[in-house]
Amino acid sequence: MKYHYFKTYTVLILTFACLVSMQSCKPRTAQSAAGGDASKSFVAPGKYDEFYNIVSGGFNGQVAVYGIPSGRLFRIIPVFSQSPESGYGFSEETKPMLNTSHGFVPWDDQHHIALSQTKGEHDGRWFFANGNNTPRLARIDLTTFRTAEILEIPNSAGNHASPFITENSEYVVAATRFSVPLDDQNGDVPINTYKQNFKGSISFISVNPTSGEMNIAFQIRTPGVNFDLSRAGKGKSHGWFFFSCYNSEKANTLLEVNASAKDKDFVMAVNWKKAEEYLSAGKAKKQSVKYAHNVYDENTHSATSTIKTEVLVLDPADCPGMLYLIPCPKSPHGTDVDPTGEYIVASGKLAASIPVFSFTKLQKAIADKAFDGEYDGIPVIKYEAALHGEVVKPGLGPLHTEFDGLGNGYTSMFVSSEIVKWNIADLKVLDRVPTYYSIGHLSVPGGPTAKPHGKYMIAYNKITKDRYLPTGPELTQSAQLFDISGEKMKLLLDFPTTGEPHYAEAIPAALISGKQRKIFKIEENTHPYASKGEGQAKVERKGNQVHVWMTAIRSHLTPDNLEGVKLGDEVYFHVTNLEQDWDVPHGFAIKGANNAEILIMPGETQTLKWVADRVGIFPFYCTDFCSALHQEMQGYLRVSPVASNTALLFSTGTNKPAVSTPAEPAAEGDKK
Ligand code: RUQ
Ligand code: CUA
Repeated sequence: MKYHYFKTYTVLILTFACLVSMQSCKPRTAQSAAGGDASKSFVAPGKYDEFYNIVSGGFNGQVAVYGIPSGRLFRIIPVFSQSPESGYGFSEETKPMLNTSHGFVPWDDQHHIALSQTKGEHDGRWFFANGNNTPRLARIDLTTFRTAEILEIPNSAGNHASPFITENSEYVVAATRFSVPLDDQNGDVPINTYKQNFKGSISFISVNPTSGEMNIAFQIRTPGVNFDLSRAGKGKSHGWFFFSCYNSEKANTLLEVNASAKDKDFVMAVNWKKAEEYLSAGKAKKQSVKYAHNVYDENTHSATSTIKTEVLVLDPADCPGMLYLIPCPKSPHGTDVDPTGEYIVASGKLAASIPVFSFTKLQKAIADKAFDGEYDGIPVIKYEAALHGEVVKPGLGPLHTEFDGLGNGYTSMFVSSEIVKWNIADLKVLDRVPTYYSIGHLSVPGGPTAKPHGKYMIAYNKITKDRYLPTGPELTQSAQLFDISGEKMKLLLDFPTTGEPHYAEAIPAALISGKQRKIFKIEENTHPYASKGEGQAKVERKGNQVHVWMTAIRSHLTPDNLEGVKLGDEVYFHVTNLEQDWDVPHGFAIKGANNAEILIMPGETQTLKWVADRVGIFPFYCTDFCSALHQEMQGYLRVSPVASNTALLFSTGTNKPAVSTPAEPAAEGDKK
């Protein structure tokens, strides 16, 4: 996004935009940004932050957790990318989490997150995260800060308008950025048959209110536009969803120009309660597809991946009253709904104003059939009929809007690098503050809920030239914290981020911190290779597989001497951490491993697969500094030639008789 926007937009738009708006485009210097009020963001050593800030990682595929107001980084949660730090995606148990219909996909581009809600407010149970590239949706458990589930989205490409959530977490949505030929059709078509063959798709994913488990309830087939972002209605607009769409031109090449041809694109209003009615009336058609559903089980400490083969699809042609299009100036990006649910703010990246639509007016326009024709059979509402009004000359390149619950909107301006505060009722601009630089998303604690907590606003910036010590060709992205408790926004703090931040949410720490999972109970561990005490540690050979039931406790591994492994054997170290204390993980690593370490939480079992690639002695050890004698937490594995008769022996603390096998002529397979 960084390069894309910067190159394209600066050239194409900056000049044009400077003309249409009275905004100054001159770059601000770091100088003018000095003077953050450090005392307001200072959290004394030993004191806790007031909010958790859950921040998307962009192309690192992970999610980061910071404290607000300090900006301190607490954790990077592995979601769509393998993490050598924890072994996520490397251990045998977590590999299935990254399975897809394309096989193992160990990376994604993570843009947006959505915290679960009950009655329009944060409930602190889970958050959802989208994978943009190979369309996926993840659920992360806020008691463990671990990825609990990943669902692949069929008929989709570029899962960007996701994961937006309804006010009781009934649904999380996933709308395709790229329209594509449907999965059950022959996609081997000329690309310039886009208009005939390419379709859009919106998935409604239900969330089990108890377990959180996700399921694709239904999809809606749409015209071949590009979906960008979305928000659910709330309060009076509960039951509706709003999606920004660009490329209503249905261009398939040089979108930079060809998808900006028309004056207006659309906000698609989806009546999902109506969709539910059509679904129960049997209007949905079954389509055969292929997608993975991966679930992590905290008792077996293992993920399973199931390939599913069917999805229910609603065709708008069979479902009148389900979809409407609201014209929206030039390539809308963010579509945000205010806390009351009455106002829908659509930010046209190339537009000189921000249109704000009224849900009440939209309903009236539908009742009055105030339509401006149709687009692919979907009624287009008259722009003026749904419009509450426009924020005039707000700045350049509006992207996203958050709310403070006091009747104000805060819109990020990518091109003019600023945040603009405006009043929702009269649409007057109240304040503006520069960001350093090129802000994408912004976040107010509780901003997308019915009851924002306000107080702070965090800007997530793409460019930080001259703000930090340089680090070679690539400079860090960053977040900036503002105090919004007064009339004027005040910069408090800059902090660099890991990955490229897109959307983020902040939630009061009190909703989460008290319900943290501290350990996994060893007696509840049903992993098939668990050893629930050192007495259960053992080694077994099955063909060329050697399974090691290993335990870890301060400060030794059992077994720590292992002989009888032969060249080419696949060794599975199933390590159970016997600790039952908070924050005492043990790690496990062995020389030459082609994957990573594994980090095992108290009471958990995790498995590292390792292949003996040469004859010799291989040390292994605990990687996490767990005690004063952590460095002693180590062992040896002996690998013998294929034809040797070294017996399978394992021990800790007792030496087996030193039997040295007479040297044998190396067998063919031993020469490596
Ligand atoms: S989109 S700025 Cu996914 Cu706005 Cu990031
Ligand atoms: Cu266990 Cu270090």
